Amino acid sequence: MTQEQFERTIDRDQRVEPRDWMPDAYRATMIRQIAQHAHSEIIGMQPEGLWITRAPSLRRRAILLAKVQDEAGHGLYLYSAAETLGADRAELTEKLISGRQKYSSIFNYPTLTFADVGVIGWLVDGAAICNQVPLCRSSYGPYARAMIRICKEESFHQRQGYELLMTLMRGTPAQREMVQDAVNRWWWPSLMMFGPPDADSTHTERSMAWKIKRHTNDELRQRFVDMTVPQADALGVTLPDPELRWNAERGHHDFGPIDWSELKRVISGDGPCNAERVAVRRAAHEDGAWVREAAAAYAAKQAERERR
Ligand code: FAQ
Repeated sequence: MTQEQFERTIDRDQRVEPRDWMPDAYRATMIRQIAQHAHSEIIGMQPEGLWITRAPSLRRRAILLAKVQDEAGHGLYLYSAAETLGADRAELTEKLISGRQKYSSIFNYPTLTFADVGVIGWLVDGAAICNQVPLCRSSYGPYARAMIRICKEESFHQRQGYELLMTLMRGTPAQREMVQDAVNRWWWPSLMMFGPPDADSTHTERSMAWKIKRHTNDELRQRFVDMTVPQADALGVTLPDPELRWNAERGHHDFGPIDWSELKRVISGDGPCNAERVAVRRAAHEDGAWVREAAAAYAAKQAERERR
């Protein structure tokens, strides 16, 4: 395959596959996005994982355990997709724990009450779905295919979060207040998940031209707001934005200004939980060294047996 064939593949909306020729910058962009996405899934296990032992019932504990386990699975598919581009998984992990590669800003906020588990399912998984459904049509085959299964599971996660919140909203005034407080804390960070505004987004233009991204950050953010407002009404919570209102002329909701300095601060490592999240990941990696060594020794032994 040549440059010309690559361009034809993109123009015809076909998929680029691992053995195909691709520009170095396309490969680098795909590795960057897939690795950041994989790291987000793995670091994203922590905020909710902290509630597994404190879930209020056996049912809620089993659900949460399954959800957090799903996120681990998503991370693993995504690391495998990055490997098809020639990336080395151990190196990617090294880059994450040394702060050289990013993960989503959203996982640097604390989970203060069990309502946060519901709000993460509703808003964070909701935003993730909104961003990821179009990625099922992303131009890189292994990434687009991984996204199909991931989106199915994320939809399930979103519904479990919403169901948890509906249950709390039918509860006591204190439980309803707990939900509102969680919504107040997670709303703006959820909008920031979609990335900087289009005017400040370094990669959007190129990634759109290569059909890696199908919509801009602002388009998806708007779609998420429009999708979420009726859900908030049905739930009986108030989204913490006095400027949020339907604009009939645009056919969309207008919303207030986002504090982009907060996103920059959190991305650059200075969010409420960045140090803790990376420290936990680093400790898990170091504590797991013996497992990797044992698995490698076993695989070598098996290979040796097969050779004989
Ligand atoms: N946080 O030029 P752009 C989940 C970085 S969902 C941190 O706009 P791009 C599921 C960006 O990387 C969360 N960094 O970049 C779950 C770039 O940095 P670089 C993960 C951010 O790539 C739910 C720079 O700013 N989802 O895990 C953020 O075109 C519940 C300039 O930005 C994905 O990763 C941010 N919010 O667009 C798990 C989806 N925003 O590399 C557990 C796939 C931007 O130049 C529990 N990724 N940056 O140093 C994407 O769609 C895109 O990469 C965007 C950013 C939209 C995130």
